[in-house]
Amino acid sequence: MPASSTPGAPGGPSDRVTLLGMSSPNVVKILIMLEEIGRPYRFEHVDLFAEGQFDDAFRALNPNSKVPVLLLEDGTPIFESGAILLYLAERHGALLPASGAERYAVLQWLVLQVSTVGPLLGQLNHFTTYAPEGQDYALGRYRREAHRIYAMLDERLAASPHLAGADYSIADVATLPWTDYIARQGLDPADYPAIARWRDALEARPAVSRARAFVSDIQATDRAMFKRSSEAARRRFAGFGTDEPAKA
Ligand SMILES: N[C@@H](CCC(=O)N[C@@H](CS)C(=O)NCC(=O)O)C(=O)O
Repeated sequence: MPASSTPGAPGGPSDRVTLLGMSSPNVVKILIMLEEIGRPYRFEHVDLFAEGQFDDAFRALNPNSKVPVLLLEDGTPIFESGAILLYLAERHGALLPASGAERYAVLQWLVLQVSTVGPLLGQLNHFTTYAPEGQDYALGRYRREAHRIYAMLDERLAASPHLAGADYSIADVATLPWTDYIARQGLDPADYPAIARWRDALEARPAVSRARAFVSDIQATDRAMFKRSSEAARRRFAGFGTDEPAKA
């Protein structure tokens, strides 16, 4: 279960939601959205480096053992960042057109982020950060895929101010934190100038700045949690399970 609790945006307890997470991109997108809509929230830090995502209480909220989870004011949990963004957008009538072609434009870019952009870039993060030496095949494959994805986003953003068209939407909110890694992944941000222009415009939004400032506090806690974590818990976080499937 969450290891610590930090107040997020101030607000009355009546409509206050609780976000369970850490400083990872799928959580950052929800923090940005909460700031954009001004929804009061609390933040509960899940200690992923102490296997907090695998304990029974957390798995009752999300059987997939991943953050983010949003707890509504009545205690109902919503997991999967795309579902959480849709809930908040519809509940607040924000960053998602109610109907028509514009709505499906947003949904297609949102689904592309949760189905492809995040998972593929996440695999590259795994192979650049956690995998043992000698993974040239996997590294090459995911670096090529990452470049393909960034080039596709860049092409889109060269033709359109935002991913879904003229207006800022939950598709931009979902994708922004996944473009934080370009340089760290060994790719050159200068190759994607339209992404850079779009990022600058989004980062200038007061809600995004507030979310980023809060994320740097969360990162400090993550670093402390990582420092005191066991080797076994770090390996499990990195996807090296203790319960390996039997070989055929
Ligand atoms: N599809 C999920 C992915 C969530 C996800 O991968 N969360 C990561 C942090 S960004 C996590 O909880 N990792 C812990 C683990 O895999 O044990 C979503 O979009 O919410």
